[in-house]
This record gives sequence, C-alpha cells and structure tokens, in this order.
Amino acid sequence: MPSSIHAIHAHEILDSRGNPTLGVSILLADGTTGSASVPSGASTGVHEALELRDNDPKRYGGKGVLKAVQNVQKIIAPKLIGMDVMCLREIDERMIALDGTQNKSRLGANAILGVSLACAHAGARYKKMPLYIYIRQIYDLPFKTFRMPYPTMNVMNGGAHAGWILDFQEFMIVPKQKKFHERLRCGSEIFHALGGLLKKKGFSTLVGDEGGYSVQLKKNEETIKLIVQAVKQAGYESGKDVFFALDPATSELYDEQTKKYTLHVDKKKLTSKEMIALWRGWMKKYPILSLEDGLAQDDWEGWRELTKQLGENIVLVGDDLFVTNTGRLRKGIEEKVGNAILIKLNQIGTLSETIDAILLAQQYGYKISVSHRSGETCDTTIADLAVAVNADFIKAGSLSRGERLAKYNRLIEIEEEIKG
Ligand code: 2PG
Ligand code: MG
Repeated sequence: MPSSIHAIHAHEILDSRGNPTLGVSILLADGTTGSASVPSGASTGVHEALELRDNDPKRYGGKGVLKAVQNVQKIIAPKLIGMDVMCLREIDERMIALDGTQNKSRLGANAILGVSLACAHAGARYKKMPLYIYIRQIYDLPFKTFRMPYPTMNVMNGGAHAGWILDFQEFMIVPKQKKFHERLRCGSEIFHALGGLLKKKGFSTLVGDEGGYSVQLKKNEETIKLIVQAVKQAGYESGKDVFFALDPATSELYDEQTKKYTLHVDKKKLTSKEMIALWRGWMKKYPILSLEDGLAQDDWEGWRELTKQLGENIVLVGDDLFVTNTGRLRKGIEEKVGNAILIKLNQIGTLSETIDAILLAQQYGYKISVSHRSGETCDTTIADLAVAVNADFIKAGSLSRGERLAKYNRLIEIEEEIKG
C-alpha cells in the first residue's frame, strides 16, 4: 500500500530555549515524507502527560531525550511499520496501548506525540492537502466553513518565562480586526509602540521566552497600564480594536499547605476569594476578555466560585486545570468550572486525544484556545490545528522570536488559501 508507513526516524534536536526535544520523520512506502517536532513547557501542570527526559546529569544537565528517541525507534516503530498512515486513530491507539500507563510515562508523551504529528504531516502530504483540511477529513470533523482564530499575543512576559521578574506569567493583547492579517498588524504595531514606550521610560526591551518584553515593575498591575498606553500610542482603542487576555499561571503561585497565592512583586499572600476579587477589580478597570488559570490546578472550590462570579462576562480558560484531558474536562463540565479550554498537544500526547478534548469542549459550549508551549520549535502544526477545529483563539506568543512568528505566518498563508 503506497500510504503505509515504511520507516520512522527520531532524533534529538534543540528547542527555543536550547533544550533538547524530539524531531520525528516518517517515510511512506511511496516515498512521501512528513516531519514534526515536539514543544516543551516550563510552567507545566502536575496532571500533564509525562515528558520523558534522560536525567543523565552528564548530558544537557539531565534534559536529554535519547531515551524517548530510542523508544520511538526501537519500541514504537516496529509496531507501526506497515500501518496505513491515514488511520491515525488506530496508530495513536496502538501507541497508547503499547505505553500502557495513564500518563504515558513508559514511552514518554514527547516520543508518542512526535510520531503522531509526523504521521499527520506525512498523511497530508500523501493526500496533497494542507494539514488543516487533512485533519478535518481524517477525523471527520463536523465543520463546513473555516474561521480564523483570534490571536492572543503575549507582549509582556513574567513568571517562569522571565526569571520571575513579575508574578503573573502572560499579559496578552487580543486584536479584534476582521481579517487575520489585520490582527497581526495591530499586534505588531502595539508591540513596537510598547517597546518605544519602555525605552523612553528607561526600561530594558529584552524579551522573555515567549517573545514579550520582560520588565521589572513595582506592581504586577503596572504592566497592564503600560500596555494600555502602548495601544493608544499605536493608534488603537482598548476595548474596541483590541482587548486583553491574562495567563497568570497561578498554579505556580499556590501553596497547597496554606491554600494561599503568593504575589512576591505585590508583597501579598491571597486566598482564592481574594484572588477572585483581584481579577474582578482588574476586569472593572481594563477590557479583559479572557483569564487563563486565574486559580490553581487543583483549587476546584475556588474555580467553582470564580466561574460563578465571572463566568458570564469573561472567557475563563483552564490550562493546568484541564491539561487537554477529557477526564478532567468532564469533571469541569459537571462542576460548572471554566468556560474554555487551552489545548496543548503535548499535555495529552496524541493528536487523536487532542481532537477528542476539543470535540467534548465544543459539545458543551466551551471555547477553544489552541496553544504553543514556552519551549517551541518552528513547527507550525498548531496553526493548522486551530483552523481545522475552528478554534476561537490561538495563543502563540509575542511579535518577536522566530518560533512564535512561524505560527502567525503560517496563519497568514492559511487565510489566503481559505479567503477567510
Ligand atoms: C502556559 C504555557 C504557554 P508553558 O502556561 O499557558 O504559554 O506556558 O509552556 O511554560 O507551560
Ligand atoms: Mg497557561
């Protein structure tokens, strides 16, 4: 069969932080090839599938992925060779069974995801289709038209992505223009206006892991104030042309023992209730459209209250909370927690399970934000995935760093193709 898998190759490459990750290539019987590479998080949720690292202190400070590479070549490849690359559900199921654990800790979610995505790319090439159309086709997705996502652009970086210069991890702008390329232009103009403003105020314009500026300020809230000014300077109106989105990544701030959130910059320790009050206060002052991980990954009680109080007016995105996992999302739906899910392929480890999480979320009216990781490569799969599933948002970082722009630039190509 010309579309059967003939060979699988994996190797250790480096991500945008210079840490090892996997690159995987698939060769089909007819000579078609497909490749993908795997992203890696820094503020990872405890319920994520396992990213297998060598833990050999002599290589890359223990971060090597040679075990995962071996798992692809020695354990996964022999079981997949000969399978039709277009039967991606079966391929993913076979890898899940081969791994046999709940969190993919035997073979590694990085090993499994690399193969899953490389198969998707090889299949799309075999069918001579763009990936976003191919994904729709093989998963028989129910959408008739295409819709471009709104980008959520992380123009100011804090938390684990910027040496804890700020407590909150991501301050994002969400341009609302009609066309995707106009949203990208708006984002870029604001990003540069913000850079100019920071320079004028005597701040550094160095960027963090996701390409946003990373500036030491006296209060977390000053960040938003600066962005508001930059929006104005760039000639746009906050709350009309552009909105704000936050990912404070609060699992990183939460102390299980005391049940409090520590804000070092603001010199405060807050309860869940006080955190909700903080978000409510910011929402009153600024046009915040979405809040991701406003509370910690296992603070279910807090989340229920957060959703009760703010869920009508704002997109409440579960990242560490749901970890792209249908089990956790189901619990969220039952407990009326959140109203949107962040989708990260490597939190769950296969494209098929990712699609399942998206479909479940959409069935219950949860919004979808397809996301990069803070450690990325120039792989653009998430751009195609976002369009394939008619995602509401894509979160791909700021308007600098090639691995971030690769995703936005891919969306520019897709927009032209679909005349969106
Ligand atoms: C997040 C992500 C991506 P990381 O928290 O949403 O922005 O960060 O990949 O470090 O988990
Ligand atoms: Mg997050």
